[in-house]
Amino acid sequence: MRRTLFAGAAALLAAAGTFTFVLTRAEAATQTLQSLAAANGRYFGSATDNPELTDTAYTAILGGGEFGQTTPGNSMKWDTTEPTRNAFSFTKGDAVVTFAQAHNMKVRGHTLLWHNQLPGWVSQLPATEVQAAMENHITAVATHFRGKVFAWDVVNEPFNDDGTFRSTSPFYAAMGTDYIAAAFRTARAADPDAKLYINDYNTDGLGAKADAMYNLVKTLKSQGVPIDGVGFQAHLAIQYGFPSQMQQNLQRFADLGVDVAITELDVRMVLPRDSTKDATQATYYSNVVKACVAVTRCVGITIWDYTDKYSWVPSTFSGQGAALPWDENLQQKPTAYNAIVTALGGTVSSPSPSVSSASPSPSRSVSPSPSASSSPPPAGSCTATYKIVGSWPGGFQGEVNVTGKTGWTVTWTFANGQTISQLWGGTVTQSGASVTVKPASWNATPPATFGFLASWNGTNAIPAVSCS
Ligand code: G2I
Repeated sequence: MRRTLFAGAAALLAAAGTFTFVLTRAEAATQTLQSLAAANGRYFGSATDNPELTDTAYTAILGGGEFGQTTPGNSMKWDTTEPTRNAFSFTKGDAVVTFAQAHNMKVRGHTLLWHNQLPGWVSQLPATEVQAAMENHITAVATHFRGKVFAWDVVNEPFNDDGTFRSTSPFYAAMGTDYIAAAFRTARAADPDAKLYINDYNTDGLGAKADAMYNLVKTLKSQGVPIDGVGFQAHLAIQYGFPSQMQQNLQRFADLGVDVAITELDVRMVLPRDSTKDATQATYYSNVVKACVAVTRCVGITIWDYTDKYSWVPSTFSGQGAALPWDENLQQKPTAYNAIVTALGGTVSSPSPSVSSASPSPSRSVSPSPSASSSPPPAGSCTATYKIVGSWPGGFQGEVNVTGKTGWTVTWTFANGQTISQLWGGTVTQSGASVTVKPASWNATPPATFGFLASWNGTNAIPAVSCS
């Protein structure tokens, strides 16, 4: 797949005889977040929810090839599937499965057991009846969706932020930590083929809560409890900083012998959006995707819906939002989207804005990076390769690949009055024609890539680039 894509891109480059090219619409249609993720042996998915499935502009994108996986945001939860004791309703969950199957998307089941979105009758059960009700629920739901979901979030959010167990869970209150092993064993019996996950938030980076999850998974494994994976929700916010050492954190879980997955990714900000916040958000998306790609047992990435139109964020965090790679008008945000593409190993080529306003939002086209042709730099030095990956009247997108030493600085001088408006993967200073770029903290060690948007007029020469 990668070879085919590369050959196509190389042929286009050769035909164009220049670094500036725009892939054809047909080529663009085959290159998506999912196809790039698949080339890395992973899936790229989006959550969805039943009310949105009537929005045809929305479903056209959801099922249009960008995503190879979906997670129902609400419709497999307890309050929907068993609102009254032992009276089950799968209509909404089935609708998501039907959509997914019709659009070549696999489904993560979410979630069999959670302290939230429980019907009132569960909380009112006497402690002596909780285990039977819990096992009955898990058995019925997992049996119904057997063969239709490839994975289940069996237990969702068992921890408080300080790493103690959530005592507000009626399951914990009735059974202590034993509820977790019992839930996994019941799920395995009902659906032996599904991958069984535990899933939480604020466990993405190293910290007390991640340590608690790590110790729990280690214990469950040592007890022979059938757990296959750990989900990292990754509900991030640019004002709180990027989780500490996410890749290392994912890796230590993988080393316990479980799969890991990014299950609910979004990156919110304090509104209003601006180009600086968008650029920071893009680095967060890039970081998460790179962390997953770097960990062999990280099986895939799911964003928690793909568009701000249907994000859970604004109604939960007042004054915050803009968390997803598509805006509330279902338009891709070039910064966030392209950062994901690049982190998945693709490069980005933007169609002309005048084309996109004249026709209904053509897919942004992507192609894998051409391989570096230069030999590696001597130890202690670095090299940088500049290319224009997309160009339209008045604007272009550039990308620079850096190899060599950690802690690089890339400089160049524009010859034709170009001005950078946004840059991701580093921090930029432009003084007149002189540009200096230093890496974002996570991007200091090559191979590193940064990208930017800039203006141009008349001529857009490729500058000589220095790395030191
Ligand atoms: O809160 C974000 C996610 C955190 N991890 C577990 C996920 O299951 C959770 O998803 C969200 C859904 O995306 C929201 O859509 O879970 C929320 C509930 O905790 C969902 O919100 C609820 C609203 O609070 C309800 O008022 C509404 O009736 O969605 C319900 C169905 O639309």
